Amino acid sequence: MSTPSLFSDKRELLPFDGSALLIPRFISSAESTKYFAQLNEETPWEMPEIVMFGKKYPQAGLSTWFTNTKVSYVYSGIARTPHAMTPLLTDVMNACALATGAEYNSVLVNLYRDGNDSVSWHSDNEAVNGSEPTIASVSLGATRRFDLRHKESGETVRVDLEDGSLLVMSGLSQHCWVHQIAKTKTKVGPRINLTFRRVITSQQP
Ligand SMILES: O=C(O)CCC(=O)C(=O)O
Ligand SMILES: [Mn+2]
Repeated sequence: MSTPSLFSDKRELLPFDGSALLIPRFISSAESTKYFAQLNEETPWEMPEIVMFGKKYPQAGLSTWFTNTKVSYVYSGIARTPHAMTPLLTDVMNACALATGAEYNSVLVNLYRDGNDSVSWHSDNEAVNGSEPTIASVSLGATRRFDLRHKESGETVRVDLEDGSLLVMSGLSQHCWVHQIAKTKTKVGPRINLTFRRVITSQQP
């Protein structure tokens, strides 16, 4: 994996109120193909149910939570089963830590099987991640469009997250912006997304 100084074409996506830095080709396409195949194979994919208005609905996509902490995690109102970090996830996490200067101890692995799998508008603002979390989001496989929308002004930023890219959201981004991966009618192949986060463990042994 390359070193951060080589990422000359990185680009800030947010005009104000936080940062979302896009680093294309963070992972080479050869590595990405290998990681995709291995993650697809070895991840115990889960489809947690979301409760809305007292009814249970399956989430529109598959995802699994890995952590090397003992903190229990509720994401978008869903309690996640913690799985131990794997060697592959640890390698990618360490590369993200080096490139971003932040620390991570957990990752949510998302699988979008086709254009029908999506994640609706939300912020990654769980208290357990602290007040201004840095989130490192790695994309593998098919390109999907990622949208950010400012909570007050409604200003929208759209970007294609390509294979091997790294998106680093930090500062006020989770306070002031929501984000989504919308469904698409365009025929798209599968995509795996890794969002590395740091769960604060100071209250835990
Ligand atoms: O798939 C993505 O790029 C975004 C996933 C996401 O927002 C999340 O896991 O919180
Ligand atoms: Mn998110």
